[in-house]
Amino acid sequence: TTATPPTKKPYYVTTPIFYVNSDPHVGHMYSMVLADVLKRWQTLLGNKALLCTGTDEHGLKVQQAAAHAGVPPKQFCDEYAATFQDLAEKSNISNSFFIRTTDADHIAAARAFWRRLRRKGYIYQSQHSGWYCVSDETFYPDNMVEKRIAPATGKVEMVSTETGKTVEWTEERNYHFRMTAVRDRLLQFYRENPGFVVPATRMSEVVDWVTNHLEDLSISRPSTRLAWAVPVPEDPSQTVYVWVDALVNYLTKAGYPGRWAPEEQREIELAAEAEGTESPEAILIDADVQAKLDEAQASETSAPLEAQKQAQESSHSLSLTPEQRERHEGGGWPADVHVLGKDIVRFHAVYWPALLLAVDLPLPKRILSHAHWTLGRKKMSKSVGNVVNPFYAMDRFGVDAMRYYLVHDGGIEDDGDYGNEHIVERYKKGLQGGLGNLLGRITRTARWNVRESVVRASGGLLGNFNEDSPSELAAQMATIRNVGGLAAENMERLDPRLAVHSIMNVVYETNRFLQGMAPWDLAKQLAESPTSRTASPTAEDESLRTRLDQSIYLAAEALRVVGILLQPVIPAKAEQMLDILGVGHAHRTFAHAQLGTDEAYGVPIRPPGKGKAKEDVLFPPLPVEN
Ligand code: ME8
Repeated sequence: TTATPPTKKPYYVTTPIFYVNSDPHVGHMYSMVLADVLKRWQTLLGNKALLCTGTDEHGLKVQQAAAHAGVPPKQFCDEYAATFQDLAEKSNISNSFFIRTTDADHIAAARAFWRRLRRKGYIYQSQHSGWYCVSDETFYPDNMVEKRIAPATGKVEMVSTETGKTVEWTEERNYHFRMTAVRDRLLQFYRENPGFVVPATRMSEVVDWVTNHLEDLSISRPSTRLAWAVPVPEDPSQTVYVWVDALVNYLTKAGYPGRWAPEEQREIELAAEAEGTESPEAILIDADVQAKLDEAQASETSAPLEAQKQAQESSHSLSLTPEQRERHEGGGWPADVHVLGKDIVRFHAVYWPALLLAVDLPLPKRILSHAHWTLGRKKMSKSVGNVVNPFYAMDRFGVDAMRYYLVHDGGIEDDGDYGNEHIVERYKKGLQGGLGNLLGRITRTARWNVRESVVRASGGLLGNFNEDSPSELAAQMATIRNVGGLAAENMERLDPRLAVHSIMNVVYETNRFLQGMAPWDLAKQLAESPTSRTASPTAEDESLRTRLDQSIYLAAEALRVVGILLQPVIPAKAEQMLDILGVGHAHRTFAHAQLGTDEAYGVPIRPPGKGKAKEDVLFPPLPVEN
């Protein structure tokens, strides 16, 4: 079996899975779009890439929201999950999976993970007392809560110093994860991977927190308090802490436990047998939980077959190196990048690697922590109510205009303040006035022909460029030559915002270049020259012709390269643009985003559109609104 090719793991990007306690807002769309841009960028590079997004449906917060709405939890979740799914679709997110933590495969994965953690000796039971915050779904240590007078009621209450959300004193017996036992390994991991969290400021907060605040983590709740959750394996009196359940989602869609964790599969099998007849978990009162359990049980009991298959497979694949085997069997894991908001960095940069270290699974490679969208300088959040509905925004401005705005103006390190006036400005300056205008200028005219200039350029026009070339030509060529590398560098540093800025810079430079070259004047002079279209044009005709071709060609090249590079950011508009330029579909890869790499384009695949208000114009004027 030496013929088995070493399989390269697909690039794996994730978004947070969102709570289903209310409708999505622009902040959620931002995470989805950033992750999508990173994933599509990999596809552009020619790599196989996976993107997972979804919904986080268990926990006290959702349980309470459902109760408040007077709807059974599952039904409540179904409605909101559908809305988030709709958001992914409308935002043109190319997600490979949409995970719901109420899915049977995920519940099986969460329980398998728990068993693995227990088997490795990291779980113990003890009495727990502390301040629990339902809104943040977390316990806060004493030094992270404070007294406050509630503005609405005037009552004294305890709140988190970090988020300002109310906390309540909780005493109960539950399971704990011995997180302190991995402190040193965690710190060592951070030392060896200083770029683990992007941006660096967030990384140092994480190191500081682990050094000074790390405690063991309560990872279950009594099922009498928290019924809407994954039952703890072999102890139905407890349910799994929602954050443990949620973090495991990243493994579920990478195929865990399945083919790459046969031990867990075997445990599932044994547990299913042991629990089968007695079904101790049936004592849970909530009918929805019971239904979910049945589902999980059904999927767990199908495990033996899978485990047998696995045993057979592994005896056949001995020629693979362990690394190859892991990649082969592990789907996308380890994730290449988890994209998330800075509000949940600790869960991803501390708890998650700690859990994975404890169970000997590979750690995610990087975490992109982005800043928040604010509205009126306050974090956009459903609990404050200052949220922008992304569906309305996309209706008004278009999906790509919104994607462009979010990536171009969204904060990675510092918060960005959302405003319709900013979107309009970006649209007018970048998309309509920059990109659309440039494309229109060179494709919507009878004074020259892009295809002819491309042909003449590939027939030697470029060869005429050298150090003696007029400086504006040399500069324009350098601009086109450099942009691919600049964009790639920024994407690699997980800074899509800077990548977009560097790409758009080419547009602005090219508009200036055209302004300087004034091809319309050259064309006019040529048209007026009686000799220019005869068999013996004068030297001056030739020189005018060359200059015109050079201008059009270098503008077209800029547009072609920019169009290719913008595909991950504004997929539909970039496609339209490349169609108008007549760039063949096989010529839209990163390798083609370089000067002089395509000689075949220039005949429009779709017309450039006429008149400003036409539907088919790349960036028509925005509808006027009061
Ligand atoms: O925390 N600006 O879910 P959640 C930018 N279920 N991004 C924002 C934002 C804002 N104003 N508000 C929210 C959870 N987000 C857990 C996650 S993951 C295993 C479990 C985005 O519904 C941002 O990505 O509260 C933030 O981290 C996430 O939504 C929080 O979503």
